[in-house]
Amino acid sequence: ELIHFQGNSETGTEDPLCPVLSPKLSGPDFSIHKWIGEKGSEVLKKPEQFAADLNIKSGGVWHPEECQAQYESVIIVPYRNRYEQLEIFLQYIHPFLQRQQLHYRIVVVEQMDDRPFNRGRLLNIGFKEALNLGSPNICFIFHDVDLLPQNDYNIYACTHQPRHMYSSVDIFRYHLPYRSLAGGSFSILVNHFEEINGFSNSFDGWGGEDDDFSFRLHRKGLEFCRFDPQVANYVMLPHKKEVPSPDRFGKLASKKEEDPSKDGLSTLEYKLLKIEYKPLYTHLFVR
Ligand code: NGS
Repeated sequence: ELIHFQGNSETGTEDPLCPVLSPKLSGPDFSIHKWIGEKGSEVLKKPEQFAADLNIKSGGVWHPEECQAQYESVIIVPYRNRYEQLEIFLQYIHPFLQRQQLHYRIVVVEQMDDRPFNRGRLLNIGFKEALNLGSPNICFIFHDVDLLPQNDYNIYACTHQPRHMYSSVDIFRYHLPYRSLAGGSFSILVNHFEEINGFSNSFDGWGGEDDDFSFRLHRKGLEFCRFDPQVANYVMLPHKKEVPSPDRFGKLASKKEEDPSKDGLSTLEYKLLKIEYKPLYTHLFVR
């Protein structure tokens, strides 16, 4: 069951609440493959033009005009060096979220140093900084830049349980590789994320931080759910296979023995170099 908010302050109290399920939703999008590969760039517009056409506010913020949104979400995207994918992701996801009549913001957290990419740490930073941007009761959605949801009924709002947003992905022949997988796209309430002390900051390089996250939820009794595979289906944008971090299994094993309070939101260190409010997203540059 999705958690509804009784409207939000920005839209005023006169407007009626939006329906629980937007009338603008449509079923699975099989034309999604037009976004993939070389062709992707042909369907892209200039960001400024795209934002103006869709009435997106600076920083990648939007809410419906015709009614008060019942859902408010922040999409946090960990990022470095994949600009082609980011452009496609943004121009795909904005209309998707708008059809769902959400109040949302898209935050891209870019790692500005040459150290191994640390997805968990970037997501922790995105969480902390987005809370400062002033929405206390929002739903958090941690989202990789290479995943496109195919079905509008996969509502980008929080359920009472944390939720792994995908049940099937094209590159896995629309199956799930393993049951405890929590990677790629995940929604969670602020209090649940704080309860598990966020992600570990220790997973430098590719792999394992999501499995550790899955275990953090499990040890607190916060089992997560998924929607039906017919609804929670995704397409993954093609890219070179990342080189997995060689010590990810060892780290995973040692983290299982450690108290999560020793590594996570509570021990997060970083430098916020700047924030830019771009037409389609809020851009955090971090080190
Ligand atoms: C596991 C990784 C996860 C990763 C998942 C799916 O093996 O971090 O594959 O990856 N765990 C470890 O390496 C310990 S995917 O096929 O989507 O690239 O999320």
